[in-house]
Amino acid sequence: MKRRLFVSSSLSAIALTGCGVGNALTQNQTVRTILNSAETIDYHLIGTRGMAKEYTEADISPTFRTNGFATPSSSLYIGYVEDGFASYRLVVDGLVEHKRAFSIAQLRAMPLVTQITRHDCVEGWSVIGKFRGVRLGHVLSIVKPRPEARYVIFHCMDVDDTGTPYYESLDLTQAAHPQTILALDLNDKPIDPDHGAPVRLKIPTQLGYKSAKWVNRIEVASTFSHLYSGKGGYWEDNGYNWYAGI
Ligand SMILES: Nc1nc2c(c(=O)[nH]1)N[C@H]1C(S)=C(S)[C@@H](COP(=O)(O)O)O[C@H]1N2
Ligand SMILES: [Mo]
Repeated sequence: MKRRLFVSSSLSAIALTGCGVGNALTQNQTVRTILNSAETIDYHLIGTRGMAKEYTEADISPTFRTNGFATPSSSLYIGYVEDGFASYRLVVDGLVEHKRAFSIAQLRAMPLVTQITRHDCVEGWSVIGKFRGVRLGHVLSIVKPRPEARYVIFHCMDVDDTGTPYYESLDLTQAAHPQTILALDLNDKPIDPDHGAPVRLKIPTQLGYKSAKWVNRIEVASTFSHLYSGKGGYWEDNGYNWYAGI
């Protein structure tokens, strides 16, 4: 908690566009220093093993703000929206015993859990929403990570203004946390395109940039150094910490 408040209050004094498109925040040396110093605080407490607070229906924010890159406009994604995500598949592959490609119907037939939790953006704002979905740990138990697996990498369908895709990663402990879910519903409705339809990660124990939207592939791997700039996530490649526990 200390760490989150420290990060968000320090950052918001400088700029409010931390996770937005085309910002200069991560070029800023002061911001890099703050982010790096924050990394040592409260490491591996709630973010890895503790439970994020769960709220009641009365606490749900009237509107769930959207943030980040624009909703994907690729023909692939438009096609999914047009067919109501009938042709969408969530590929789970990499270092697993059983590679799979799950339809939304298959995901919805799995045991679903509900959480009313707070989403904390590093920019310094929070919203409370009700998420329903399948535990990532359940999906992993189906595909069975191999012994050398250490990370779960989320590949997303959106890109920044240079065409670089958004991606994120968790270690297997964070992935198996009971509140780490592949969310299908937000506030009792299928997640809308702007909030990451049809599948987004929701990990309330970590800062908002970890909760990847528009996920269509989950890669199980022993490392993430082979991807993009090698830091384990889009914002990590731009100076944010890989560990984003609250
Ligand atoms: N694919 C993708 N996921 C993303 C982002 C993004 O730009 N692309 N932005 C992240 C950030 S910084 C935040 S705060 C949340 C915003 O989620 P929301 O739009 O549902 O509020 O999504 C996170 N997941
Ligand atoms: Mo964010």
